[in-house]
Amino acid sequence: MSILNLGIVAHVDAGKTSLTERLLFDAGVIDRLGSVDSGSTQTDSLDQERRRGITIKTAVATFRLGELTVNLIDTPGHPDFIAEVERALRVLDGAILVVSAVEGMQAQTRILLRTLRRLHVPTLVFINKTDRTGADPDRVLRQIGHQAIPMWREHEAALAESDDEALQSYLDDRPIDIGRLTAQAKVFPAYKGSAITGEGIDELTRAIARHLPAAAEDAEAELRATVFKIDRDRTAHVRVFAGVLRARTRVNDDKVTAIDDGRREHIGPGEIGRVHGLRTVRIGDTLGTGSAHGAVFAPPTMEATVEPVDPGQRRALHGALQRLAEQDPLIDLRLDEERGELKVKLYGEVQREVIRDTLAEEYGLAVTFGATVTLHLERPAGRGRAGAVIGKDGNQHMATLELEIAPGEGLEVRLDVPFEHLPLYVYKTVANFQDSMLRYVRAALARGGRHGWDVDDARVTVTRCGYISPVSTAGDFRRLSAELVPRALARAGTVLCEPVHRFTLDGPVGALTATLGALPRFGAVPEPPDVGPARFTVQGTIPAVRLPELERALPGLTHGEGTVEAAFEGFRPRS
Ligand SMILES: Nc1nc2c(ncn2[C@@H]2O[C@H](COP(=O)(O)OP(=O)(O)OP(=O)(O)O)[C@@H](O)[C@H]2O)c(=O)[nH]1
Ligand SMILES: [Mg+2]
Repeated sequence: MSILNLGIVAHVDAGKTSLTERLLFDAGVIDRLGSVDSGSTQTDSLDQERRRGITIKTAVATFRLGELTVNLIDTPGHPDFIAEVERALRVLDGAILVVSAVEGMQAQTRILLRTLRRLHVPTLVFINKTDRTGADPDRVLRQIGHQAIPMWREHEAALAESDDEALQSYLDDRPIDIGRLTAQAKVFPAYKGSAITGEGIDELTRAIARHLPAAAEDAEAELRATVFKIDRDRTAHVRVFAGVLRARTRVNDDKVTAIDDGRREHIGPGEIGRVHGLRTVRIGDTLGTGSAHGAVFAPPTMEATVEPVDPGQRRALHGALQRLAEQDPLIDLRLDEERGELKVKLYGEVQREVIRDTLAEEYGLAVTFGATVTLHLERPAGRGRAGAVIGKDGNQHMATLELEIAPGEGLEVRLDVPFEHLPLYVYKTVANFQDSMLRYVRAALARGGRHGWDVDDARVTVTRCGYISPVSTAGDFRRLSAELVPRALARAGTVLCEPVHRFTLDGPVGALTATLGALPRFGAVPEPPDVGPARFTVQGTIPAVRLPELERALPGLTHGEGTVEAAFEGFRPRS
């Protein structure tokens, strides 16, 4: 009995939930086909999802294909909920990328495709909505590129180009191993059809069983598992990669009280399950061995103040937002002590509405959001050092430290001091001291920049350390770090950075000169355009805050025939 954890990913409205429903129906799991439009599907089960007709939270549904158990993970397509997709990608063995045959590749499809390629996720492409007029599966194939293999027509020659082994098989007239090429993410076998009419679904189902690699199952290995979702009642959804997670065992600092409401005794390798009793885990945590992954998608770039309509509910609101943040680590909550304001980081308007409705419906709290501001960040401009020795220069703490801040990638603490100078009677291990220092530094750098923003991409090196046993405490190191970090940072200086998008603009050739001439007005930096006989395409970067202006000006510049798509690229120094 093997297992396949299969994610369904796509741009909003491509048909992920409809396809999930169709696969469950065809497999006999449900005996009535639900629909998104009447709010009756298995995986869009939240009230808000049914009302809005979009997926907000990932949902898992299981069906059997012969000897294979498939856990389908339906994900949201709206960019405001990309964090949900990120978590799903951590736990899946393969993916189906759904693309509408009418709309073709869209901004989110491109981002997903790039990510699937980068993470080498074995992927099938399903070109959906072929029942609609204007459907053009071949155009979608061209948009995806040579990796997409059209399985509905002659494709051996295309497959043969994938690598040497495939070419050899082709030349020897032997069948090419599509499963191997798919597992290595060298090809994306493509199918077409319709989630609504059911056309093409048999072929897709067969491909799921034949071409996607099932989960590895090493039950003897040490436990390695990832938490990818947490419910409101603190139930943790866990994917086990290796080893076995058993009921009533201790993991990290918690005890598993039950699995799947007591209906299971353990979660084996390759399996997904709902675990009760893990009170302190957070989404993205690993259980057992293995380390956390870095983020694969863009962080939120906006922030808004949340106010309770009834000022007496401020404490209740703080509590509710903390609960929401536990279910969703990307609901990043901040208490602005000076102004007594609660702030949340946001991906966009839809996410803001969903948070508002969730607070009203689940917590009985009516709230209003203040103006949304664009988040900036600051990076160290150069190097800066600050230090203090116990009993000298007005050092009020029983700790000696010297810190150097320099530009880095992400936030990082290094130790450049002899081992015996570290207060290990307090911190037990070097790693623990280093982790604690990282926490102190992060706290000091939050909103610690010259312009009042978080400081990131900093490498902090501890160049001197000392203590007096048994007097020095962790508190001394924490408080001294809080004083030294700002001093070192003031010497290093900072560069103010703003979120920048990569845009792809397309328009009629007649509008090329006017468009290129106008782009710098919006702070955009265009690259050399690609000019065809009738249309041109130009890519480049633009500050996130200026994108709406470009979008408004575009119809005028291109006689209403231009389109622009954009996606977060990174933080760049503000010009
Ligand atoms: N004609 C036609 N319509 C489809 C097909 N698949 C989905 N739709 C419609 O497209 C709309 C979006 O479908 P969903 O299944 O909610 O799409 P989704 O990808 O899950 O959307 P999000 O979860 O919000 O990202 C609905 O109105 C569906 O009825 C199809 O094969 N043919
Ligand atoms: Mg959906």
